[in-house]
Amino acid sequence: MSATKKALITGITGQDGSYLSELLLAKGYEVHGLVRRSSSFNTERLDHMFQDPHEVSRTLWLHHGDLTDGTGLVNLLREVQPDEVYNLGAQSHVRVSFDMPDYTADVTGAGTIRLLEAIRAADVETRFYQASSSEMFGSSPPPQNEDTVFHPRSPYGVAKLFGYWATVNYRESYGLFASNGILFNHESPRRGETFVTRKITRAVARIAAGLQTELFLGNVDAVRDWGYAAEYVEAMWRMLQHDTPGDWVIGTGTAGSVRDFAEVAFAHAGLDLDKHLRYDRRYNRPAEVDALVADASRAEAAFGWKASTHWEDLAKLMVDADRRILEDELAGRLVRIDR
Ligand code: NDP
Ligand code: GDR
Repeated sequence: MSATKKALITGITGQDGSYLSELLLAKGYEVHGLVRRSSSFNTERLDHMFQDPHEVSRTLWLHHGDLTDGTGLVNLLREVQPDEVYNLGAQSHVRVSFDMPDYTADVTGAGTIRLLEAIRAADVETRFYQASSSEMFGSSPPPQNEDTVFHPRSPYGVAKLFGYWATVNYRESYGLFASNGILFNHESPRRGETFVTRKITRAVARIAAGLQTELFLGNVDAVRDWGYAAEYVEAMWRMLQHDTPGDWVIGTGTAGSVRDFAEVAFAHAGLDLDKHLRYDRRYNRPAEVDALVADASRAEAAFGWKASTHWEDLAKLMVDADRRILEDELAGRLVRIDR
């Protein structure tokens, strides 16, 4: 192992990838990220960490690649020689996975085994973190913990279950230090705009500013355990520092319905949800996950992780952030995503 620890993050341009990069850079890591080629910039969440490519002592490196390109993954692992690999890359939208099941299986499911196999092919000694999901529990009633039966309800959940078992299998077959973080929903001002919490808090900001009057949602009775993403990346890191690899549930243990979250968010801006909420069946899923509530007691016992921010405070902090972002946009100010 080199003096400076090196981490490779797939999905570095996503919500969690940006928070994890910040955390690891603050801990003195050299951080390498896999970035998909796009015709437009897709590194907005990393801009505030940007380092000039000509800087000799730079600690953040971005590499083009894709979880569907196995050869590229082998070459990248050989080049970087990471001490830790965080597999956060995925087609991560549950509703979209019903429209793109084959692609979701390829990226989110097969992509995991491609990366695990690339670690073997490149012969690097590394620890591996897999971004597993509470969606794997699907219709199993709450509270869910590490012993709860998996029953996924979407192509995304099925693909994540494949990634989960691939991770367990490489641990058991090859002795790889490979751990699954079974994370419940976690949100932030950096959350993708089409996930329900961010969709709500952006709508609140726009309605309060007089730019929009209605918010269209699907099933508002779904119950979720929403935590704060900035805290959850700490759990990922702690899992890989633990003495032994394993599989851990991460969540807050408290939950509300989508309607509850929306009510708190609207009230925080002095708005009445019922005046603005409209139903659109387009946002329903062919099969729904009714309720997810974590029992994360084993993670607390094993490596001392416990959530501090619960969903009501999260709703408020996201509304505040989206109102600030909108103000900046309207004033034509540069918006930097270091929130
Ligand atoms: P995001 O959707 O914000 O980020 C997903 C990342 O994956 C992006 O960087 C995206 O790139 C990248 N990606 C997509 N397709 C590919 C591909 N073919 N090859 C390489 N990279 C790709 O997700 P989050 O940050 O919210 O979540 C991180 C991980 O954790 C995901 O695997 C997600 O499924 C999982 N998870 C998330 C939870 C949550 O509540 N947030 C809960 C449990 C698990 P681009 O920016 O170009 O789109
Ligand atoms: P989820 O998050 O499916 O739990 O997956 P999402 O925010 O998309 O949905 C949460 C719940 O809200 C209901 N809902 C709507 N959802 C969206 N996106 N848009 C709407 O308009 C809407 N109306 C109601 C949904 O039906 C659902 O019940 C997230 C992702 O980050 C996954 O990658 C991750 O694995 C899981 O969380 C844990």
